[in-house]
Amino acid sequence: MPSHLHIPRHRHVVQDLAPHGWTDATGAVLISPAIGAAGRAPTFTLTLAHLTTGSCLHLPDGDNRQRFLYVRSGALEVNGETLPADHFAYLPVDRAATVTCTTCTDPTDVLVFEQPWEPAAGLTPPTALLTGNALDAPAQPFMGDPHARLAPLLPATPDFDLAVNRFTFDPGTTLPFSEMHHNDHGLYMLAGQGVYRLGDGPDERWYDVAEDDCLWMAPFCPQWFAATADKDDRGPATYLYCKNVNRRAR
Ligand code: UGY
Ligand code: MN
Repeated sequence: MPSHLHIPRHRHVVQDLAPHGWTDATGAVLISPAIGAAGRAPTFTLTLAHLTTGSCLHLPDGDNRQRFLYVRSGALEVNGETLPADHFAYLPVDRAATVTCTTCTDPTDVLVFEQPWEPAAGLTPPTALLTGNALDAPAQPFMGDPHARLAPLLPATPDFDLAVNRFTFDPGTTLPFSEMHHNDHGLYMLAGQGVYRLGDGPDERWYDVAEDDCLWMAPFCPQWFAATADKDDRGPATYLYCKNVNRRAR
């Protein structure tokens, strides 16, 4: 079982998302616990949902998954609030919410991260439904490098066991070292291009990645990224990724 997977756009398989709670929506499940051979199952699911007018996700009270929605294109409504492209919503566990697409004049694609909330002593799950514009989220230089800018989209408080971050690299910028950590990642390329080096030894692969490619990295998967430029100068590379945080390593 490799420590990582590359799921490029041309391999997405679009299916009816009814088993995932949606009405009138199709999409590709890009990462799920089904990956799980050799004890490396991700705890989260990442789906790229394609919505049309009438698509709906109704979450009843008592649903035990938290969800993070990122509008890739088009627009949707969460409890009546319209969220255009690059806006996001955090839907806490155990709270009714309705996601609709009432006027899909443009194709609406939405990335959906789903993860059960992990209890921990002294903590209760976040209760607030959060929305925001990812382009307004404050970005910090990553380990002092102003050419690599990291914007966390969720609060860093210990009640949150899920982080979702938007990471932007100017062409020629790299992660400062090949990371290894106990957290896993689901990663989706939003813009630009680069090379992702994943794994070590016989497991090592170098992937050319560009917009709409997806990667899964298991815990302790060695990972390094370099943003590249091409002759058309496509600008910075930006990816969105999730990370399990604020809990004892499993
Ligand atoms: O948050 C992270 O672990 C991040 N530096 N990893 C990554 O971009 N692959
Ligand atoms: Mn990492």
